Amino acid sequence: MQAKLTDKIFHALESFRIELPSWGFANTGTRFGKFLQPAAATSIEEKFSDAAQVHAVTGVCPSVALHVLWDFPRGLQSVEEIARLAGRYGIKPGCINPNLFQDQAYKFGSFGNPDPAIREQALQHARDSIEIGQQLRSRDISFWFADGSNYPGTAGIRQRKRWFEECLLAAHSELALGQRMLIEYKPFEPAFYHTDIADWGMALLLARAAGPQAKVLVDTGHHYSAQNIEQIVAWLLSEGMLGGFHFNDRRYADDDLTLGSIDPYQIFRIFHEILYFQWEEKGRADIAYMVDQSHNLKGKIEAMIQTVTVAQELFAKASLADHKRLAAAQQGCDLIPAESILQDAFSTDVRPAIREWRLSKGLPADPMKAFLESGYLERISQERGARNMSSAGSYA
Ligand code: PSV
Ligand code: MN
Repeated sequence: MQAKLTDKIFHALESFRIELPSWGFANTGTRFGKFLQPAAATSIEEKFSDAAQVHAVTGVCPSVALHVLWDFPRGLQSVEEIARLAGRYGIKPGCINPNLFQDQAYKFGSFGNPDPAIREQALQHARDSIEIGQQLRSRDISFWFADGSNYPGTAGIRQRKRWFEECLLAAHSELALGQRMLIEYKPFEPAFYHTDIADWGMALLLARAAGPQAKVLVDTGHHYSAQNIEQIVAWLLSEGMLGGFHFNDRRYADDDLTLGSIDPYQIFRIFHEILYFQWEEKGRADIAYMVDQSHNLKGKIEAMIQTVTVAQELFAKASLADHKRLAAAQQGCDLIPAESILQDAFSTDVRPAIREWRLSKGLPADPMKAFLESGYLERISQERGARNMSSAGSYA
């Protein structure tokens, strides 16, 4: 590979960090059941320990996203314990995810619930989550709402929008300087008729209504099939409203498959839009890259390592597009040269350069191999096996 291309890849990798989800290490499943894994994390400490393994072999996952209900069983009182674990395992607490969907009170919604007492309960949880973020010095709070309805006519769609605006505005007023609120959208599931924040446009309007520290979070699995996600990304960038990503791949809906397993070109195109924007703006877009996957069949740590290395590969490939030539080709409507710039970058084998970059950082050239040879998996399977296989497993 030409030295110039290797330089580009090295430069891209320097800035690329991706956050792991604590929930991706625990036993999870589908609504039809769970297949328990002996190595799954059974406590928050084990989640930190597993995330630290992924970081040790990849060097690019210094933080872990936390879900308040699952990882802070005693709410704010759990903060000290999390801070201790973060120090012990050298992994920073990342994005804080309030849980506004599991409590029985939320059967008919949280911020969109017709009952003001339940909206207040949800808002209080949001306030507590924001305070958790402040105490842990974690910047982003990420809101995903299951709110919606299953049957036409059963929910006041406009009224619920107003309640969302009110609650998000109230939550935004609790943010400290520099803290951000990310608003995630999803077209359906668990609601099957209408979802209150169903797409990026709704999330964008609500973020604008909430205040200047609110941005949109794009979960790649939360789109209808065939939707042009990179166009959404480009629009959010141009509006200064792209806050972050939840990365996963999908074939049908929110399938939570490892990144790039189905459509790597899609993820490449997303990264391309970001890097093209940064080239034009001569600066970095402030985007939180996060994984949101929970694996039912693949080993959890291995699936995370696979996702992270594929993310690096696709980001590195995207960095190879010649932006100057692309801009000129687009301006001249030179279709085939323009398209080829993307295709050539995508088909370049960046793996040798990434291996070199890893070695230059003192990291293993092959993270998966290093992990599998470390003995960690055998050890935790033994230690946790009985605990995992005797229980029904738990999401938390
Ligand atoms: C919902 O499908 C979601 O994408 C949200 O980000 C949740 O926090 C996450 O999955 C965990 O279930
Ligand atoms: Mn998500």
